[in-house]
Formats: sequence, C-alpha cells, structure tokens
Amino acid sequence: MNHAFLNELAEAAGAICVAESASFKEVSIEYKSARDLVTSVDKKVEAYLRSRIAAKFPNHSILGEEQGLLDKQSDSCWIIDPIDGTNSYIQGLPGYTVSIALQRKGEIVAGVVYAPVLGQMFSAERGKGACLNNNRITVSGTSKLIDSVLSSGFACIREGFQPDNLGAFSRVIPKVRDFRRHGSAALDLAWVAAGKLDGYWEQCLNIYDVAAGVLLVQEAGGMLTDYRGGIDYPAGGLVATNGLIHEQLRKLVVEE
Ligand code: 2AM
Ligand code: CA
Repeated sequence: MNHAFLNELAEAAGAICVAESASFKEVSIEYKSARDLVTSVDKKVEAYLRSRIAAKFPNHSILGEEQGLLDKQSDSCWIIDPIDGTNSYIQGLPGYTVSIALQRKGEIVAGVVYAPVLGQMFSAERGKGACLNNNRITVSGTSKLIDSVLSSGFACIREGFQPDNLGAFSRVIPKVRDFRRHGSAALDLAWVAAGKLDGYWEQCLNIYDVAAGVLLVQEAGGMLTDYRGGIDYPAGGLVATNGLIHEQLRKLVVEE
C-alpha cells in the first residue's frame, strides 16, 4: 500500500475542511433526521476523496458515509468517512477527523485518521505498526480501571436504540479516574492507539466510523471486541482498550 498516498489524501481532505469552515454557513446544513446532520462540506470532501481514489485505483470499490457503496466487484474496498464528528465541525469545535481505510479481502490493511485542526495524523499499515505524525505509538500501560481515562459516545441515542448507552455510562463513570466525550469515534480510537485514552466503548456505529481506527488500535497493541467479547464489531457494539483493562470495562458496559 502506498503510505504516502493515504497521508497526502487525508491531509488534502483535512485542508478542505479547515478552509471551508472559515466561510461555513448554516444554510449548508441538511437534516438526515432530527439529530443527524450533514453539511455541504461532508459531501464535498467525500466527492473529493472518491475522485482521488478512483483516479489512482479505478477498479477498487469505495464505501463512504454520504454516497454509500460504489461496488466494483473488487477484493479492494476503500472505506471513507469525510468528516467523523460532523456536530463538532458544525459547532466550530476541533475534534473532527477525516477517516480513510483500505480493506483487502475483508481485512483492513491500511488506514489514516487525520484531525486537521489538531494537526494529528494517525496512520497504520497491517503488520507495520501505528504512527502519530510519523512517530510510532503504542497503547497505554494502565492496568487498573480506577487509573483509567475513558471515552464513549451516544450515537445510539440519535438512533433511538434500546438499551441506550446511559446505563453503561453511569456504571462506568464511578469506577474510573475520568471520562471524556469527543464526538468522533475515529478520533477516540486513534487516541486509544496513542495511549492518550486507556479505553473507549460505543454502540450503533457504522463501519466507516471505525475502519481506520480499528487498525490503529490493533497495530498499537490494543484490544478490540464487540460487547460479548467476540469480533462482531461495530454491529455488536465496540470496546477498544489497551488490553489490560479490557475485560473489566467490557463487563461493566454490558453488566455481566
Ligand atoms: P458522524 O459525526 O460522522 O455522524 C459519535 O458518537 C460517533 O457516532 C461519531 O463517529 C458519529 O459520526 C457517529 N454517529 C453520529 N450520528 C450517528 C447516528 N445517527 N447513527 C450512527 N452513528 C452516528
Ligand atoms: Ca462518522
């Protein structure tokens, strides 16, 4: 995989987000549903990513949040989220990312998560480790839940899904050192990979929210499971940790 291509692509997409946010107007927001918003910038950046990928890899499939699947019957599929954390983007908050992953024969083999306002480019290739701005990263060494800083999200509430995440949230918070909520699953996973967070959990996510972030966590030595401890994530919920606190957190989340 062309590592430089992925990094440059994410950087260019992030630059579009930043440039557009300066002139961003409310009129360019649409409601997919009452609480699920999309901006003209999400669409513009996805179209940009698709055209760059298609120009270089015309036979590859592409799955993106806004336009769905372009099925080329290929073993290779790009999984893209032009802006993960659209609400932060709309609010002028810095915690949004561009997420791009390459899947081959069902396995994610390369991925980048780029937070342009933060200047953080996370990248990974299968078997080659994970990096933040080209410096190697690993998950944290925190072994006790009470020493951990965790994050989560509430996509399920926007979906009206039951059980929602509020029960898990109230069980977990008293047992940990602190909690953060960032609003981008891709960023949360990247920060678990970099050891800035000890763990993260969420349900009702889609593959494009997590594809690149999952590879980052794996390549940084972390652990990912669904809520039951299996590999059916994100459909079966997602728990991502440094490995050491994984079972403690997973059991609290699902109340086992
Ligand atoms: P988005 O910003 O691209 O919409 C935060 O909890 C995470 O949930 C983000 O990655 C966000 O991605 C995703 N998300 C937001 N709304 C959602 C919805 N209605 N259904 C599923 N996922 C959602
Ligand atoms: Ca998303």
